[in-house]
Amino acid sequence: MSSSGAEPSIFSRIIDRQIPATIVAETDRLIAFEDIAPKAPVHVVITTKDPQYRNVVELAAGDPALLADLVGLARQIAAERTNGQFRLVFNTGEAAGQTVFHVHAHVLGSPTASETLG
Ligand code: DGP
Repeated sequence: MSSSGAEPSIFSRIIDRQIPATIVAETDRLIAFEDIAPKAPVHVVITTKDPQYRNVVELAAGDPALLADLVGLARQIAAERTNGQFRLVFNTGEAAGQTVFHVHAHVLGSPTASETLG
């Protein structure tokens, strides 16, 4: 359930395997999967299994250790899939482009050395 008691987020449905996704990593508290609409050659979403935090500001305040774990998982995924340089994006708020209000990070990068990201 979301914090408002409304319908589970689309990410909770992925976590519960109610809808398919290409899952690339999973821990006891985090899950990472390929974005359905990639904005870069590598575009992975990392989200918390607990849906209580709507954005990174709430997560940082409520569970900073989990935020650190999320960043560590992003580093690991980037090491496996990119040239080692990557963007880690937390859209925060509707006007900033956030569409899913279940905290998540975008890992954006390229597997090749030459490609630059806009
Ligand atoms: P944001 O705009 O920051 O809230 O990012 C939400 C991202 O979630 C967006 O890039 C698209 C992705 N997304 C939305 N629905 C699905 C889905 O059903 N499956 C997958 N794999 N990704 C999704």
